[in-house]
Parts: sequence; structure tokens; C-alpha cells
Amino acid sequence: MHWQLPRSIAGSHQLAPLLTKGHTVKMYNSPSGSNPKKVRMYCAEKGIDLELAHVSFGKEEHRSDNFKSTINSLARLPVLELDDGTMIAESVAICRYLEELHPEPPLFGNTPLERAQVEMWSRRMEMEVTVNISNILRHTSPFFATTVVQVPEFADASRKTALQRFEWLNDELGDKTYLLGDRLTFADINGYAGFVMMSQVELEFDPKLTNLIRWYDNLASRPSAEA
Ligand SMILES: N[C@@H](CCC(=O)N[C@@H](CS)C(=O)NCC(=O)O)C(=O)O
Repeated sequence: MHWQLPRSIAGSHQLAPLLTKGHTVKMYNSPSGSNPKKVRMYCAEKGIDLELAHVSFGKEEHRSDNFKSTINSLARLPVLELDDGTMIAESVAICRYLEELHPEPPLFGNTPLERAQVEMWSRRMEMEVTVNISNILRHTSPFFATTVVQVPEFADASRKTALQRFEWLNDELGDKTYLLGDRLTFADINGYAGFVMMSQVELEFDPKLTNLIRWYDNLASRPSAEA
């Protein structure tokens, strides 16, 4: 079942439950990149229809003056556009907004404790684990040469840190199916999407990290991972 933002709710910014069908949410998107994927996967899990407006990284459309002045001054994707033209950038902010409007099934936790645990793991995955993958890319790829002050030594250090964090995460996961136990949350999606850039930086999981590989393969097998 798919749900859409009702025009009146989107337009007035009320945080009312999203309960009308047949209305699509527009997102500026690229098929590559972990952050757009994060939102696509989240929406697939929630049954939220996304209208994807393609922005070409290859043509650097996101760096155009028009994009920066009308969509996201930071020249990044994804960006959600509401019916009244309001733009919401930052993948986590987008998912949180959609969660408020479309609470079922809950992916940000049901209770104060669960919500804190989702936040804890979401931040750990993004800021302790997968940030290292994006830092390798950002500090080595010619694509970022004009926008990042590239420090190759930092890329090397990030590679080492990434491998350490993979071991840490493997131990933390133990025999759990998901980060919080037996139920998928946004923290899993946030982490999984961050790992999709690994092949671009020639990083692989050490085969001995069986808990991490089991967790990753399980997420990769969900239909939402194709989004
Ligand atoms: N914190 C932002 C990061 C957005 C981001 O870095 N997006 C990447 C794609 S994964 C991007 O647009 N990169 C283009 C560039 O840096 O030129 C979020 O969570 O949405």
C-alpha cells in the first residue's frame, strides 16, 4: 500500500499523520550516492511513493548556480521538495519528516528508549563507521578535487579507521539480526546505505567478520535495497 503527502498538510507544514493515498513526494535524486539511497530505501520500507527528479552528478548539475540558489546551497543530494516549494535537505532530516507524517511501520523507535537507541546507532553508523568510507572517496576522487581540500594522508588514515570500525561493529552486532535486535530500524538503513560506496574505494569486509557480513547480506536481500 502506498501513501502520499496530502497537499494541505505539505503546504501548511502541519505535523499530521500522512493518511491519504495517491500523492507523490518529490525528491531530487541521483542513482549513485549513499544519501539518496538511504531515503529511497527508507521510503521503500515505508511504502511511500517518491517522484525522483534526476540530477546528474556526471554533468555536475548539482553544482550549478541554479541548483544552489533554488534547491540546496550546499550542492548536495538528496533534497525533498514540498508542494509549496519548501526544500528539505539532509537525508536524516528528510526521513524524520516523513516518519512524522507516516508513522507506520515505525522505523525510528516506539518508546523513548527505542528512539534513543535508534539515534545512538544511527549516529554511530554514520559518524563512526561509514564516514570513513566517504572520506576515502572525498579525499581521493577527481570528482571532489574542486570542492574538497584533498589530503591523501587523511584518506589513508580513514581506510585504517574504517577497517578498525568494521571489527568493532562486528563485535557489537554479535548474533543480532539488526542493530537493535530483531526489528529493522532507520539505524540499519543509515548504515547499510553508507556501505554501498565501499566498492568505489576498493574496501571489502574481512571474511572473518561473519556477524557484519551476515547483517549486511540480510539487508542487501531486502527488496528495499534495490530502491
Ligand atoms: N549530510 C548530507 C550529505 C549529502 C551528500 O553528501 N550527498 C552526496 C551524495 S551521497 C552528494 O550530493 N555529493 C555531491 C558532491 O559532494 O558534489 C545528507 O545526509 O544528505
